[in-house]
Amino acid sequence: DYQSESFRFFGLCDALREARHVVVLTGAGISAESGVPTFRDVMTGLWAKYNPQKLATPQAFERDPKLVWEWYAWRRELVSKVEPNAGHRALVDLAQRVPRLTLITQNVDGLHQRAGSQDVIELHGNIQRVKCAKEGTVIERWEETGEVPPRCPNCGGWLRPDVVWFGEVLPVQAFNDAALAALDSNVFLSVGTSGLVEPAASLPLIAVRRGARVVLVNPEETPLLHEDVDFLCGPAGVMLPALIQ
Ligand code: BJW
Repeated sequence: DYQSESFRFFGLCDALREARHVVVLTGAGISAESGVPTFRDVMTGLWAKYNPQKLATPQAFERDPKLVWEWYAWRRELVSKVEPNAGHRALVDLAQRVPRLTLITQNVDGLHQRAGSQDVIELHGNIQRVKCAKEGTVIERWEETGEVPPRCPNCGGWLRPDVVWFGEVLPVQAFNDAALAALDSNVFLSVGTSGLVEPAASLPLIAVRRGARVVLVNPEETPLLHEDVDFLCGPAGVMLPALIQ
């Protein structure tokens, strides 16, 4: 009922106040209120007939590099036009109120950094960066020769977004830092993620096993929800500001 829910909520406010190390894992849901479609949302408009889970793969890029490049170009453009929201901003404030905060994101949109968060751990790369599909080197500048995708200026291979596709290994340093933070956390917030994609989905479970207070902030239940996890049911842009005030 409402009362016991709010008591748990207040207990959580205390836990945040007393925490030595707060860890936050975010997913596409935190950017939804900025107007960025989530992964498992049904896409509208131009891209409605494509399944994001099929486009975000090395196989899709091998089969149709132009299609995949154009999908990312569309998203890059979309992301550059939107603004961080109250959820992103609440995490900037929270970082100033606790002794230590580690922010881990699965998002490639850079909105946490634009909101003012520092030292963000990006598990799945960043959509604004481009790398050579052949050599893996990050490319800062390339010629627009009209070819789509553009070619690597060093080796002539295709360029691709510097993001992590299904079947690819996460950046090692980023994942190690994230796992160490989860092990060390007293409070762990999982915000706006379906919790379906590994290895990110295991991070809150590492924290549960270490006895941290683990809280799911989401408008709907996800597989993470079990007896040792608290549930703040609602959009991140409402729940996070309420939690830290
Ligand atoms: C709101 C809201 C609001 C709405 N407020 N919330 C173990 C078991 C089984 C499979 C595997 C396994 N280990 C590895 C795998 C394979 C695979 C995997 O996990 N598959 C599963 C799908 C089964 N993992 C990998 O391949 C990973 N690599 C790897 O493990 O390498 C080693 C290895 C290789 C091969 C075999 C075995 C091991 C790589 C995963 C890379 C994921 N990449 C993507 C694309 C990034 C680039 C891009 O953006 O295009 O990352 S996929 C996509 O999913 C993206 C996201 O970061 C990620 C997670 O999605 P997210 O953020 O949770 O979004 P949604 O849309 O799913 O959910 C949104 C949520 O928000 C919902 O719950 C809403 O309710 C909520 N919401 N509005 C708050 N206002």
